Amino acid sequence: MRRVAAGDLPSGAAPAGPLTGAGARAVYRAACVSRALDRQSRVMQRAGTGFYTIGSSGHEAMASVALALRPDDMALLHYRDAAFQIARAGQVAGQDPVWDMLLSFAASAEDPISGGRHKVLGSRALMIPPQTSTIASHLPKAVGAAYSIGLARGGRPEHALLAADGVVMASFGDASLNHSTAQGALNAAGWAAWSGAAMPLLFVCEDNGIGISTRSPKGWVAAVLGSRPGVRIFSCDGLNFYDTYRVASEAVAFVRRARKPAVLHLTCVRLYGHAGADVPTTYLSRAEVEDDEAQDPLLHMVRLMGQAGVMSGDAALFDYLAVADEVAARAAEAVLRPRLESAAAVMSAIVPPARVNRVGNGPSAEARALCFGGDLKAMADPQPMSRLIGWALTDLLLAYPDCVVMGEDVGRKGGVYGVTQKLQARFGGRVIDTLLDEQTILGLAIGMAQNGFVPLPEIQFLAYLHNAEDQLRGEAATLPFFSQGQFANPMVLRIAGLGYQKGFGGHFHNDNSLAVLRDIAGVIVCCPSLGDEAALLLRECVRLARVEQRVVVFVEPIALYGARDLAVAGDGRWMTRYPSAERRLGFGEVGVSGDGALAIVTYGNGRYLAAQAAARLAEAGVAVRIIDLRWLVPLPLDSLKRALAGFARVLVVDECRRSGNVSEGVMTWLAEAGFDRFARITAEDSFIATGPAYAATLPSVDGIVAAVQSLHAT
Ligand SMILES: Cc1ncc(C[n+]2csc(CCOP(=O)(O)OP(=O)(O)O)c2C)c(N)n1
Ligand SMILES: [Mg+2]
Repeated sequence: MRRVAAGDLPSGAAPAGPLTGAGARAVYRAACVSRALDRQSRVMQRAGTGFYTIGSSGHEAMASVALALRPDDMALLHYRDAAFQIARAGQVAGQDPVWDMLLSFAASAEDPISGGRHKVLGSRALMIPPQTSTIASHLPKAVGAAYSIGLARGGRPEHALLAADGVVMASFGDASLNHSTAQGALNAAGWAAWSGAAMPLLFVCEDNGIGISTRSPKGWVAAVLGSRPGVRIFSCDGLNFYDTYRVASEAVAFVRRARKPAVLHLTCVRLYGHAGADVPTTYLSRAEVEDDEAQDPLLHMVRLMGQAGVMSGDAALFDYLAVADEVAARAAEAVLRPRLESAAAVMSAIVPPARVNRVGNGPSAEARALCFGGDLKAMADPQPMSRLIGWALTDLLLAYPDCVVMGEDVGRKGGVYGVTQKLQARFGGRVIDTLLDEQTILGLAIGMAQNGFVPLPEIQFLAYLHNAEDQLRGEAATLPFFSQGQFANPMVLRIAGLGYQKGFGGHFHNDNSLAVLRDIAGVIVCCPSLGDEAALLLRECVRLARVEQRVVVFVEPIALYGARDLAVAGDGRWMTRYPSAERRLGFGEVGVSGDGALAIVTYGNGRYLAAQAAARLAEAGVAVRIIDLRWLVPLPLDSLKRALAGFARVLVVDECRRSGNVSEGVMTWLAEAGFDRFARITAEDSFIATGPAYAATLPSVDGIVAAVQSLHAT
């Protein structure tokens, strides 16, 4: 205020380019609002009426980037982009960004994006999905959303959000550029464009030269961004909002016209420290902090508007103060608005709302016959699981044009185990051979789902989920939570996994732990054990995604893909016929077979082993009931309770490791439900060996027989 009043403004290049006077005033107004909100958030935090704060000061030129885009272009924003959101709100009727953001600072249940769950930027009306705090984790899904725009030209999903000529924008900080997730996303965007795919994606790297306390080495960001094959680089001065608008407009025009990815390198400053109570003088010299403050973009704006004859310094100061007053007055009201108060209120957003889908007639019998060809005849015979899953995928892709399959080697090769064979020949671009990066596979799925597709991504082996688990845990699972279901990313993630491949592969191809999937709020995990049920369960999982917008993980036991026999070679008892379209297997329904004095609760390979054990036990005069959980998360407790009615003895067989896996949940529930004669057999807390000891650490038929007998004797 002192410097503007004294006309003491920083020097810099004169205003130039296509920004109009009205545009300049809109950017300046957004910048003043953003700055006032930053300052107000600190006042609120000190008063205990506001909570988490992270500011946008220094990054106000992002308002120019907003004006260079269209308000229906999806924007996945860096946390410092309040000015972007405010400027975009000015392009859409009926918006009140000041009030919305104050409600967010106050963690009010009326905050229109997260309902008081987090201080996030975001708005459904402004096509700004909320982002998590995990830096760069939104970039893989930006690649997916951009890819979906191209694919939708071949068939627009009924729930599509993005325009055919839309652009996706994703912004991030200079330190975040170094994250492997950011590098992966830049690489994937370049790779896809290099391969000829449409990729209308604009990355914006907001380079304030520092990440919390660690400086980016001089020249590093420009060097890295400039060396990305397939990604065109544009650079602008983020202290000069005319320059920002000019270059951003060129970048957006290029991306929209060429449908190729670009990155805008925007240099700026960070004011008021990193976040919350961060005091920059604890790691920067006072002179360094003062140098940044001297380059305050608002001071530059006042200079530039004066030079352009758009607004005088006095008028700019008047507006700045008026906005600050307005923000303070409205904050006093915002802090009085209701907050979330109960677990039920917080949790009401974990599961997104169901949606209504167009009811199609499905493919005609002729179309289906044409698609399946000779496979139709083979359907009359019992088949191993892998074929039945492949056919189920075929039927699902036929029935629902919005379904897409993506993963490593799923297309031309048809998957490592042949499950997706013929799909690419049958469905072309809806079956995508991705590059080798699990974060990209899940990001592709998330972004495509946000634009109305129903993705069926595949992770080649369970062990490799861990390379990308944040995409599932931090991104896909949390989107409804942070947007109150206004955005969702339904999908069915297929993962080949679990143990018992005879001597093949060792640990990484036989990973037997699902622990990482068991505690993600809202995610459903399903695991089939027999072919026809696998087909039915997959249909139900796709229904859960398409209709209920759920994120579902479908874990396919590799060792059972090709299993044909149960007790003796050639008996063919583990093959089944492809189920008719009318048959259904509902969410949470356990499988029950046999009856007897004791129940075995299991899933996956465990069911196969238990069935073998049951045959041997029957010869010894002991009858058992086998209960296949099928649904591992959440545990299907109601249905399990019904299946166990009248059973006093229960053996839990869990092929996963003893610690952290399904048996822990089942054992706990049995204890809480009042059972007193129950035991478990699990895998050891070990990795799996290759060669003859492949099953040494896993439950065995002998072990199950012995455990049943000893439990039976109690
Ligand atoms: C994956 C991850 N690791 C660490 C953090 C903690 N963190 C939050 S912001 C930040 C620095 C980011 O710096 P930069 O990308 O330059 O953005 P800026 O804050 O400077 O705008 C860090 C380390 C995080 N949010 N996510
Ligand atoms: Mg930075």
